[in-house]
Amino acid sequence: MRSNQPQTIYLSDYTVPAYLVDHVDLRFELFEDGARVHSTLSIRRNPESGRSDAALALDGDSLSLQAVSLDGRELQESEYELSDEQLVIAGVPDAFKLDVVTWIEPQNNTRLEGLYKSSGMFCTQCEAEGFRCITFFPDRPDVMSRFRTRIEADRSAYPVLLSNGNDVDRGDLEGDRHFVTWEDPFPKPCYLFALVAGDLVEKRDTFRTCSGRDIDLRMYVEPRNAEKCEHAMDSLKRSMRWDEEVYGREYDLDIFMIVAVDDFNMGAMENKGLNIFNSSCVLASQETATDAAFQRIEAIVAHEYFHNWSGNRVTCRDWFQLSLKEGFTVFRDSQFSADMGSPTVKRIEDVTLLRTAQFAEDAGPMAHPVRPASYMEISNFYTLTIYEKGAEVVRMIHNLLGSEMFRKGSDLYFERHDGQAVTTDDFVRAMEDASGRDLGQFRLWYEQAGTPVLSVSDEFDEDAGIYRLTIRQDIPDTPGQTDKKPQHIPFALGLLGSHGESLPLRLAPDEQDAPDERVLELTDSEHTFEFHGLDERPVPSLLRHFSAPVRVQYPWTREQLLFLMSHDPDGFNRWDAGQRLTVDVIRSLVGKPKDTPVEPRLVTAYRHLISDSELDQALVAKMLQLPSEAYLIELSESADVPAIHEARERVLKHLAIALRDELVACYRRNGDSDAYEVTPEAVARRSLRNTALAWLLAINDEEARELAVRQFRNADNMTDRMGALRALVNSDYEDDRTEALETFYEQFQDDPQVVELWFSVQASSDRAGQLPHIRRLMAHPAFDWKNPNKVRSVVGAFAGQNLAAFHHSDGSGYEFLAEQVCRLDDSNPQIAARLVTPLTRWRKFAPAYSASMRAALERIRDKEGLSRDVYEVVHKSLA
Ligand code: 0A1
Ligand code: ZN
Repeated sequence: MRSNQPQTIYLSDYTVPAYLVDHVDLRFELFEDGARVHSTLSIRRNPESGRSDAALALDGDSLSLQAVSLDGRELQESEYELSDEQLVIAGVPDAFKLDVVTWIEPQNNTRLEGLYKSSGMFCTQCEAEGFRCITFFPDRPDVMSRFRTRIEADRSAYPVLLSNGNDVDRGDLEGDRHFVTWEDPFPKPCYLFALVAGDLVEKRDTFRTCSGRDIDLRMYVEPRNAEKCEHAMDSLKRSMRWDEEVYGREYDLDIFMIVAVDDFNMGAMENKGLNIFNSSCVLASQETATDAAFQRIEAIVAHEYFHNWSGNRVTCRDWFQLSLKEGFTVFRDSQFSADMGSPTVKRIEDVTLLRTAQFAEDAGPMAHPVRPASYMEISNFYTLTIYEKGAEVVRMIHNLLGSEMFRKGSDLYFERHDGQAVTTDDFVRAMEDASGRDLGQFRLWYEQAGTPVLSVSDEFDEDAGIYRLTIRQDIPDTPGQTDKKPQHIPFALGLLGSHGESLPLRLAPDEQDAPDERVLELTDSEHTFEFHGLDERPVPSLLRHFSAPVRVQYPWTREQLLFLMSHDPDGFNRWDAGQRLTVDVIRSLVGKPKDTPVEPRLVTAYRHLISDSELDQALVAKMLQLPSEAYLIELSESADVPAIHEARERVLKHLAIALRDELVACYRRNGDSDAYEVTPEAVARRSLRNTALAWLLAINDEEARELAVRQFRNADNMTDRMGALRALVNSDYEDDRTEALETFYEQFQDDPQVVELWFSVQASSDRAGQLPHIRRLMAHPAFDWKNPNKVRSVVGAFAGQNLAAFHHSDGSGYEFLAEQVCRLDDSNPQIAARLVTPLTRWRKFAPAYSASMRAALERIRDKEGLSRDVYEVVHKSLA
């Protein structure tokens, strides 16, 4: 905690480390009132540093230093300098051993960085800068060391003692204590260090690698979760196989471990050989986890596993390069999920997140490039831009090079940089060298923030049979960046004839065998493309598969959108046309009198979707999800949230009334299947029936009420139970809602993950989740300030998903959020800083709202002793 202004760190100030640590020997003595950490570092001067007189500076945070010795000689206090952040020793030899003993208090660590306790077990989180909360160390990713770790603890309370690598020794100690020693043969940065000690059950499996090695797979969970491991274990094996087949990457250690912990700031962490997961991102059973959770778990298990190569074997030189590992790994996990399920649905989900949340980030005060140039607190840079936009940038390279060249590039990258800490530029260079393509201009995607806007116009020259498409790109200003250069943008498109047929895209009059889809490469601020040999004006299908993370502006008519919705051969664009049409209809009703008619063709289009069982049902299930309020806000200049909410509700109710019978039929048609499976077909069926239920309950349909109550009682899986509960919670049937919520809680109160669902279904509901009720939820015995999942499921869900209630015109939602941020800032600054996000968007809202949002930010700014995390977000938002 600091009251003075935090420092800004610049990429341009990067210098290589003055000292390297080849070996780290750790001994942890774990007790109930704290932990003693003995560390022996084999240090040598870095020959590349050129600073032969540099003092040794080790990072440390909240540590109590007990002793320090150099080559066996204990140093006196006068021989080193100790500050809140560093231990500095001047005049050290070229190579030496440093022994340091620190005392820490994991049981009081509420920040959940470094070593802390969660549900009675010890665990660690060292990325990005948590290792310095354990012992003094050059806590930067370009210092890579071999670790040996001995853990000592009470045998009965902590029978399981884990760290990275292989267990090489174990034994008994006095006083019913025991120890286990772990050795990790791979040099790694300290952010990948992990330790776990607890009373955990072990689930085992094996995986035979492509070269025939048997890997011991182990999951460690609390005994009550023993039956919730199967899905993660299966996902792990699928990921291991996939990475061999698609990227040629084999696992390298003999053991791979996964541990589930309840208190965790993020989703999971890729520590070498010992991945630690937030329980909600790894534990699942049919009775307790929704389809969305099953899919999320598969994706996160894969993500963490894939990091073993993209992140661990080849790591980041500095934290500005974070997207080197995160963008690439998100791209890899999204390819994996596409291969495991429906590629179109996966693309729709990724793009929905990107367009709703990343575009908003890129247009807000925290906008930053995929490779940022500066930061105050690195924890604030685990963002949608680094992860999701970073993945889109890698996807564009994949699209520009094609799968084969991309694979050659990734092979070269892993081979060239194995065991190194490198930069995004090294990644791009490997892609260039392998493919022979020049990605010079493409690199701007890493350097320039902001979402490019493509303005598309067209004309048809009937006499010549030429269709001309003009595309202009503009990249908006972002904090600290103006006058941006045009970027290299792959733009996939097709043209459709009036019967929905794909037309050949002839770029020259005499072109033979022209393809019906092309990827145009935009490099200038404006291009005009001519397509020849056309008999009639085509309908353009633009930016197919969302081939670049850009906004496309084109004056679509509703006619064209309806046409694309039913004819575009690109499933993604078919969905996108439906979204654009629905957005257009909703926006045309915002602030209009209640009797303004709703576009009748929308009803026809949705009737077709609901009734035609020949269509791809997974795609239909997605097409029936109306654009979210968050997306509608993102598209607005000066959002009036209650008006947007009302317009969206009007359209939903209008559709539900008009299509009532079709919805009931859809519900019945997609009734229970025999056994619960998480296949795209089965997920689509459940999604369709739950959407039908939600729409029908929105119009207080009596029959649907009965269906919902029955489904709620009889469901054999959480997706259906939750679908019914959500529909009831969002209905006007107050008694049913109350009863269902009570029954649900009684049944699942002992399961934290389900209780989190129970909190969030209420907190995100505009009916149930009004502010007084939110406060009641926070007073509920199951709510826990120290548990980030609980905070997210109540406070986060209210401010992030219950937008009509959060943006109440009296400003009470904003004041409430400011109060919670201030409260959390002392105990968990990372989570506090993330919670601020909805307020940072204040410029997006109509003046009455934005003024009180600003006032709430000012209230946070004025809090005494604000953390660096919250300071950075609040100050940048107010600037
Ligand atoms: N590297 C992890 C995410 C992660 C990042 C930071 C953390 O603490 C500040 C924890 C986890 C991943 O990408 O999965
Ligand atoms: Zn990651």
